[in-house]
Amino acid sequence: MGVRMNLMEPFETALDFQTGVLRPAGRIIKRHLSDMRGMYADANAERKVFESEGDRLIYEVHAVDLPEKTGLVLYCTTIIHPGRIGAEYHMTKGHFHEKRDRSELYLGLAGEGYLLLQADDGTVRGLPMARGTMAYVPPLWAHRTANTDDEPFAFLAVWPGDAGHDYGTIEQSGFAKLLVDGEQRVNLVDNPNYGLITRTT
Ligand code: M6P
Ligand code: ZN
Repeated sequence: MGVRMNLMEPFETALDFQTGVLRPAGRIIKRHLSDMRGMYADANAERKVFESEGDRLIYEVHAVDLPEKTGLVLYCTTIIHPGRIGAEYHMTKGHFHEKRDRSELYLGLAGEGYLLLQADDGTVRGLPMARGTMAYVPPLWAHRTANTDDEPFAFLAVWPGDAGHDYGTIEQSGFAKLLVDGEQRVNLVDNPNYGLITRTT
């Protein structure tokens, strides 16, 4: 169990810029491949990972434990471990905000990655992220991050307390583009499963 902060008292958190770890530890969420079934385009590659190594840890969220309340600022770090499922880089589930008009700010801490953004009409934008990159997630855009390097990719996220996470839309339809390893290093390619129900459990 992590430490729950008192929202009416000043407090400080120590952020390790190399690892993205926050102290004191708040809520830590570990997302494994089984938490993302059907989200990677290559179902065979996903199955092979399960068969050869079991349930791989893909990413961790280290959140300062504060209530999701209007007027509060929430923050957490995300650490995406390096690796691919098929050609697709390890990534987060991705979400819209329940309150769609809420925005968010990311700050790259360590490693290299990409922020993938998707509007309601399927328009996709990709922003490369590295240490020191501040990436703005506008209202109305779904967002997902991926680790495009061989080291852990860590970033800090800050967002309004009442934004909420809507995972359902992405679980149903996916992103229109995939981030895959290619000759030019990072490629953004069409997702053959976009718009289909991709989640199997
Ligand atoms: C960022 C923020 C968090 C989010 C996390 C993991 O740190 O956007 O709100 O929880 O990434 O992404 P997801 O929730 O989509 O798995
Ligand atoms: Zn968000």
